[in-house]
Amino acid sequence: MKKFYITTPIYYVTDKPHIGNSYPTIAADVLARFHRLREEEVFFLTGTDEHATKIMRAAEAQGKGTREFVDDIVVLWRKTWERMHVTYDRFIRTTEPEHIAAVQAVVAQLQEQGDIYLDEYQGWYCVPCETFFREDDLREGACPDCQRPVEQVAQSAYFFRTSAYAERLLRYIEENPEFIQPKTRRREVVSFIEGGLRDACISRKHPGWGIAMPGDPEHSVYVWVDALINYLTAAGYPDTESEAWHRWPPDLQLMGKDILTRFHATIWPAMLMALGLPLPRRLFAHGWWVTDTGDKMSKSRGNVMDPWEIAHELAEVSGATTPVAVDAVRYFVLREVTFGLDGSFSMSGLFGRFNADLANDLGNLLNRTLPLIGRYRQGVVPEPGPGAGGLAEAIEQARAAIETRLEAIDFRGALEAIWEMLSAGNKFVDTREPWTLQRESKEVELDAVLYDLADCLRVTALFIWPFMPAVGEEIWERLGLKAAGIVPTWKDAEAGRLPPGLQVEAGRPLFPRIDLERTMQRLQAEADKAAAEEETEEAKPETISYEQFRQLDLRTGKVVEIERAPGSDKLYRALVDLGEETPRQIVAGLAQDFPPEELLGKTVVIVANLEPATIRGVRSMGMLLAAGEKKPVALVTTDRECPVGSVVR
Ligand code: ME8
Repeated sequence: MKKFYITTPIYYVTDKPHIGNSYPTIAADVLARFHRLREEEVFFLTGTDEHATKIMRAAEAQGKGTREFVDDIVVLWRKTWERMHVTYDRFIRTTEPEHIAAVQAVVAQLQEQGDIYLDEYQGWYCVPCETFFREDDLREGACPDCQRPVEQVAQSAYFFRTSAYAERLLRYIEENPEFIQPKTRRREVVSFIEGGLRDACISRKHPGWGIAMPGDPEHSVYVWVDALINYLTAAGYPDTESEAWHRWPPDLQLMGKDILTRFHATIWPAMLMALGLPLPRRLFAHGWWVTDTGDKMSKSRGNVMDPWEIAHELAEVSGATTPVAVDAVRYFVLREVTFGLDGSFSMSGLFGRFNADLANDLGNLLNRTLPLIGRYRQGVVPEPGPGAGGLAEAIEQARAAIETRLEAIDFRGALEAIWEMLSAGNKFVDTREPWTLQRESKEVELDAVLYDLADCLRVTALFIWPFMPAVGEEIWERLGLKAAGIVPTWKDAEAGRLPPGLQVEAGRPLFPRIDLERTMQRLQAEADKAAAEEETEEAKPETISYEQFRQLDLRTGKVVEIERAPGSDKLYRALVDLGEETPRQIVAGLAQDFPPEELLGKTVVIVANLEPATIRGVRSMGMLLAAGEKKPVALVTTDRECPVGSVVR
């Protein structure tokens, strides 16, 4: 039996799922279901990445223990996948003992063979991205990926010899053009590797949460190395004698384009090469969902949409059942945008497609065919007779296109092929006019037309099943196939396999049309109201959480140089020694309050992680604290000597 091992990224459980991270999960589910329909041995892996520093901090912010925090959130993830009709075979958590053992086995082996070594790390760490950056990677002193402040790291750390695998990796990518997709991403990866791979820092000292480095529990394995190994754990690693191991390597790994180059396409295959294991057959990087305002949706930005709430809203405005609405959301995300490109998510877009594609095209074919069989043939599927097969070509074209499109991970293309068949089906009703055949008592022809339409619905159910499983099943049931004990299989994806004599049932419309104008007006009114409420809320004094406070990096420093900023009588350009390699340049609006000699040599308190800014052409890398809104201001200093760079809490 052909195997199909498919993975999604494992998600950080800082919060519940949103439409963005539901995207690869739904996509993987569609492929898993498709391969199951083809009777392959499918293994669909998803799960949660739990040892991130940001998760520990999110737990702290809520005053919870990290373990308790992740345990609570994981429940929401599993629940959401169940609600979104996701049928994973294994849900892995990186806090599971089995995974911890696998990570330690991998790291120990790499240490033993000299691929991991101990050295000093000097650089930066972006907590939201959980990524190490060297000084020259930074953009204006901030994270080059998310532009947020980075934290300085200077400590002993373990390194993985990624650099030793650069040549082999490039050769592998060249010899296996299918390995990294889409093509544009492959080019990005190649130029990243050609730009020079540095050995990766793969441990953090005392992070307070993580998997201990074998033989050195002061260090934890870097969360990305920990996370990538999940794909091995789920295949039974390190027990390569186990039954589970036969599923190695993954046939397809899906991930967002942000985590391809640095992680899935370099460290990951380099680690596998070092372990002497076969590489995954294919990595496919998809694009981003942004909100209508163009912002990337992400947990740490707080602008996310819950897929279940979206489905609920859709059910409410349309009157469709919740399972059908869930399927419509699945359909929308895969139909709206080519997998691999970015898309903008909006409720109006979802409602528009619901009306156009589901209520009209698919709904029409259903709502016309089944009642006709009810009326003219007492709800019984007629014998096809000699004139049948009028839709065979359209069906065959769709089947072939679905197979090639899904093989190419082109969900949109596959759905377009199905919709072409639906349009052929609707046209068939218009041109063959069953009502005329009935009026003219052309019984044989009418039998053939009704049979073809019912058969086309059966194939439709099969074709859309991976995308919209509840809808597929409902159509199957309405056609009487379920009662007849006929199990859906891809083998039957051709015309003429509908057994005559089945009792069909029209049922109520699956996709009731949405009154778009009224709905959008109501949603706009609700949004306006929420915005107004938010505004009043913003005006109120707020408290901040301990976590928000902790994000401030306040430190003591000594003013070692000070002069007026060029062309300004209010601003100083100060150099402040924070105990870092070089003093920080900071622009301070104190020139009218203090003569320079009063500030020189003073101990001051600095916001050290303030986003850098250019003020009057001078780069400012922090903020100097002073008290009092009105002049004269007072400088914040310490009441006795303390070393520069001391943390202020
Ligand atoms: O990166 N649009 O986890 P993560 C589309 N734990 N896809 C999105 C998205 C958006 N707005 N937001 C998230 C991690 N995703 C690591 C992975 S794997 C060994 C470790 C999707 O929770 C996208 O696929 O930040 C992204 O790669 C994935 O969610 C993981 O996001």
